[in-house]
Amino acid sequence: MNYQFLKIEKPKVGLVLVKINRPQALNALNVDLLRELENCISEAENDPANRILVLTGEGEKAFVAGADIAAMKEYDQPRAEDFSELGQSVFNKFDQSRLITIAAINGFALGGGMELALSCDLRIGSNKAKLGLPEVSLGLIPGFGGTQRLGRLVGVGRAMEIILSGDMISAEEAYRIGIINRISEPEALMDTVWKLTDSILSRGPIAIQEAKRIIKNGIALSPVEGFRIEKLAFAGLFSGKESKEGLGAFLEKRKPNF
Ligand code: CO8
Repeated sequence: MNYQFLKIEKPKVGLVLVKINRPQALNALNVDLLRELENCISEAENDPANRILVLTGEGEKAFVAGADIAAMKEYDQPRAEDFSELGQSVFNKFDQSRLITIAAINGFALGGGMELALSCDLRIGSNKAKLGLPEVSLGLIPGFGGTQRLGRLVGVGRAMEIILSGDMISAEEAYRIGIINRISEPEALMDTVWKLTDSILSRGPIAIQEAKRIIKNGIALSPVEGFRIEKLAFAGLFSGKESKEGLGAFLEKRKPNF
C-alpha cells in the first residue's frame, strides 16, 4: 500500500520503523491516518521475518499531538463513537500484535498520541518530550484507551492525576513513574531504541512472542488463571527446537543460534 501519512523503513532484518508523517499538524491523528496505521501493522505482521515494529513521529517537535481537533470539532455523537471505536481497535492491534511494538517518543505525545504510545509494549523517550492526556481541557475524556491503559501501567492514583489535571508531564517525570522505559538525549533517541531492539532480536523469537502473549493475556485473568497459562506456555516451549538450542548453547558456553 502507498501511504500518505506514514513513512516505512526496514533498518535491519526483523525490524520495521514507522514514522508518522503529518508534521504540519504535529502528526495529529485523523481517520485516514488511523486506517493507515491499521494497515501497516497488518502488513508488518504478514511478513514472518518481522519481529519488532518501532513507531515514531516525523519532525523535531511531535510524536503525535493527539487526535485531530479540527476534525473532531465537526463530530456529533455517532461520529464520535465511530472515531473512538476505530482508534481503540487500531491501538488494540498494537497492543495484541505478535510483533513487539515500541514507541520512540521524540516530542509531544498528547491525548491520542499518548494513548498510542500506551498501546505499545515499550516506550523510549527523548528527554525533551512532553506527555499528557489534556482531553478534559477540551471538554472531553481520553477515548482511545487511555482511561483503561494508564491506570494499569502506573496505578489508578497517578492516572487520575494525569487525566483529571490535564497537565503535561516531562519525559523525566514519565520515566520516574514508569510510563517511559528508557530515556535519552534527543539526538541519541534512535540509538537507545536500537540498543533495546538488538537485545530483543538476539533472544529466542518464540520465547519473546510467548512472553508478550502471556503478560498481555494475564492482565485480564485472576492470578490463579494467570499462573495456569504461564505454566502451559512455559512447558509448550520445551516441545520446540528453540529451547533446546538456548539451553544447549548455555551449557556448551557458546552463543545460541536461534
Ligand atoms: N489536532 C489538529 N491540529 C493540531 C493538533 C491536534 N491535536 N495539535 C497541533 N495541531 C496543529 C496546530 O493547530 C497548528 O496548526 P497551524 O499551524 O495550521 O495553526 C500546528 O499543529 C502547530 O501547532 P501549534 O502552533 O499549536 O504549536 P505550539 O508549539 O504552539 O504548541 C502544542 C504545541 C502544545 C502541542 C499545541 O499544538 C497543542 O496543545 N496541541 C493540542 C494538544 C491536544 O489537546 N491534544 C489532545 C487532542 S484530543 C485527543 O487526542 C482525544 C483522543 C481520543 C479521541 C476520541 C474521540 C471520540
